[in-house]
Amino acid sequence: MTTRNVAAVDLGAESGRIILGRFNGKKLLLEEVHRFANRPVTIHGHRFWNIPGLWDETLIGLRKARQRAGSLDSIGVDTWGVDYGLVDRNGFLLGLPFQYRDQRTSTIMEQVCALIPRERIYAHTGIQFLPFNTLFQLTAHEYQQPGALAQAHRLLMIPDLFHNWLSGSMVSERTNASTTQCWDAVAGVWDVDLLTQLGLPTSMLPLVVEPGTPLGPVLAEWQDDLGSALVIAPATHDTGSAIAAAPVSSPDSWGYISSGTWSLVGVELPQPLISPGVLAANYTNEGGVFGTTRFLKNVMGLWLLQECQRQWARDGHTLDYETLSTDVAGVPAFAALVDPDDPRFLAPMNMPATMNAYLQEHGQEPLQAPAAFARCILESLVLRYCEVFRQMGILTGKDIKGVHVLGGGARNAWLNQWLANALGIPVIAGPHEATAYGNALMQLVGLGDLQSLAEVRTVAQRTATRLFEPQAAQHEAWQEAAGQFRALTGTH
Ligand code: LFR
Repeated sequence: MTTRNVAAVDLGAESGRIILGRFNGKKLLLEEVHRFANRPVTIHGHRFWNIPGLWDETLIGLRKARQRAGSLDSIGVDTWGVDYGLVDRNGFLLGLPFQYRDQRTSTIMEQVCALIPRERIYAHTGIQFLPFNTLFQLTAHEYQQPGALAQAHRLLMIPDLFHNWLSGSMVSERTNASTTQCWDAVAGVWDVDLLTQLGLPTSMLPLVVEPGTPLGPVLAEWQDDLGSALVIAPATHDTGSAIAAAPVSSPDSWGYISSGTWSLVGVELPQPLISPGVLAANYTNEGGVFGTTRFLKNVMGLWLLQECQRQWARDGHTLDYETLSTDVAGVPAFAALVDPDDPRFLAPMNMPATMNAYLQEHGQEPLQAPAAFARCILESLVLRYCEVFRQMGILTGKDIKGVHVLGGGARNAWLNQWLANALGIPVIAGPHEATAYGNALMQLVGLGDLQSLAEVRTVAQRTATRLFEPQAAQHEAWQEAAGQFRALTGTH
């Protein structure tokens, strides 16, 4: 076959990237053609998407991708879940989209759950209760700007919005719809009753398509720049794309961590697992590609370290990841532990100060050296991952024999080796660009080059990975630390 050229637009919390994927029928090779900052914009104390800036950078990147490749067969956009824009009939935004780490939802989840029992919400949506889920954002929106939702012609998730601006489409894609907590995971439709009970309108909810659906060619206005590329919805939720690209062969015995700003710790299931026990443990059932379910838990992830780095930079000490990682070796093991999922860490003003407050409240010494913070964060994350895998084994009955670590966090050799040591099973790290990889793979499905999940994963297996075998001598120390961690956090 002739080479396929697909452009994956991946808007992450640290940066946006345009990645060119070239597929020769066997191997999919990725090349980053453009990278740009993705910073929230704060107005009157609220956090917004810098949408026009990101759109502009996306077009710059797509032009570069087209120049590099000669021609583009397709384009697809992904980003994190839960954020949306409201548009009129022409696709013009009615307001700047909010970013989810915004205080407008801080008390809304409790208010909603006082009106509608958690059991009712969970029985249909199967989604982990997190304060920033779209359901709670929409409720906050209605409280703050009454009537705004009813004025919208459509609610589009951020990738859907970019797809509209590229091709004119006005649809949502299922993996992302499923994370909103407005989607009925069992019936496979929007949970209209839930929104209605909350007094929210539903006429703005769009038609939902499967990942891998062609949405149409780029609009005439872009054809000089982008040729006649087809816009194809990938798994537009970044985590959905990342897990699509898991280089797995055996269907059943693996777990994963999609590791970046968040750590999404889970397993793949053939259908949602919804029960009182799962609700009590607060796990999520997000829609995956080819009808799979991502059964997982959000763990706070490398955000803790990234925010410390941002604070140190504000204080005048810029410390890169590599230097920090090297210095970690000089810090004693398990000197300080935090619960990474303590809600105070979601959007603090000053992360190192917030961590020290936590440590002191829990009878531990405050930290000073950046490497000590880094070690505390990485060890605490590993212990939290183990706790989640342990709990998930009980909930699903699955015996996990290996863990795939996908995404940027897979570059962190400490995390990978410590996780292997703590769990006593192998960790397979990579691909680092799993999200862009999965995005590109689902575009190949839309182009008709790949037909099934098995074919997608066969191509994914041809990516470079690194194996971390457990070091038996370290296992006991991690088990002891796990006891310490459980005493500190309780199980949640
Ligand atoms: C990861 C991610 C998670 C989602 C969180 C907020 O980037 O998409 O899956 O829970 O961001 O949307």
